[in-house]
Amino acid sequence: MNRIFSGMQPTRQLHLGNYLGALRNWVALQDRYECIFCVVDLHALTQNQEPEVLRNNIREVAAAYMAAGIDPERNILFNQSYVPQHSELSWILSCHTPIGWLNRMTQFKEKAGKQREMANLGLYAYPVLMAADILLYKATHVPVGEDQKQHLELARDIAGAFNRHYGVDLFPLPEPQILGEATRVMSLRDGTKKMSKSDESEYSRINMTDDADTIAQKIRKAKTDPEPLPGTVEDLEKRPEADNLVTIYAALSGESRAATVERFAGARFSDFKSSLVDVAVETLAPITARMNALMADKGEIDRLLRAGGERAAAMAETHLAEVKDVIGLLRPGAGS
Ligand code: AQP
Repeated sequence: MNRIFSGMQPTRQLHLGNYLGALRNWVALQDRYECIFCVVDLHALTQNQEPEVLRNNIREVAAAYMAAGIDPERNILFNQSYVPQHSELSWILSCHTPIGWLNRMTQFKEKAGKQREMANLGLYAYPVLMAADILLYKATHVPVGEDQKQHLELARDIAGAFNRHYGVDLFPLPEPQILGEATRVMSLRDGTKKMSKSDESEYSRINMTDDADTIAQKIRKAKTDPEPLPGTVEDLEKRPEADNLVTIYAALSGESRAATVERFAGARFSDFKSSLVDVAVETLAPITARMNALMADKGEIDRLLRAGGERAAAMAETHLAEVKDVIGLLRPGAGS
């Protein structure tokens, strides 16, 4: 049985990196896998959240999933905090995870920065909760952007360590699926930095809720270099901003990067950016319109999340009971 688990944090609005690096791939995968798509709201608590804003963001991420084409009937779509077994398994796994493994996580180092001593424990333990999310459903595949590869490797290590420690074959080792042309979309202001929700500059990213004028403005202001576009992909090396815009164009238009550079060889950035605006608006505008329509009925989003949460909880409860039996925890209704 191949089963997918993946999720996004409801920390501010989703952006083009989330869409091209993950969400768009999920839509294609739902035809081939049993899929569980989660709004990972507990992960969002590693950053400061305003309760009302968080509530809205959880619904908005769920709306983005559905607007992009995720079917909540065919797949399980829910928010993480609805299923308490995520937190419970996270604790159990954290007791099987050496601190040295967590000390290697580059995302913690980047996010904690110079404030390492003040960073919260949740941010440090984030990859263990992520492992619990995946292993709770015995997911075999996890479609993610490139930035999550290290966390996925850790999830595999934790699953393997647990299985070996108890001499069982309980958790499959989850495979990362890093798909498409745009596995790492970079900031529009700095081609060496990942496009991220938490970047201070609104001009660094295109949000999935941006209207056509905003998208055009952000692309026109995107940083470039003084040279025209090159004729080969190799010539994009050492030109991070050009490389990023070409990658975004290729991913949005569905053609390869090589075909994109061939078509725009020698073009000025102003002309290339006009074509990029067209293809970005053409792709995102219908999704944004569907998101807005879904967000007009928040009660219906809540109902769908609840229904998905009940389906997820049923599977989570069965798998967590297996974990408890393996490690020797007593639970109501279990035999001796
Ligand atoms: N820039 C990106 N390029 C490609 N894929 C990306 N993803 C995120 N940014 C890019 C992928 O989107 C999925 C969900 O990510 P997330 O929201 O859970 O957290 P994140 O990776 O930490 O994203 P951000 O935007 O950087 O959020 P903040 O700033 O709040 O931490 C994942 O599959 C991720 O790989």
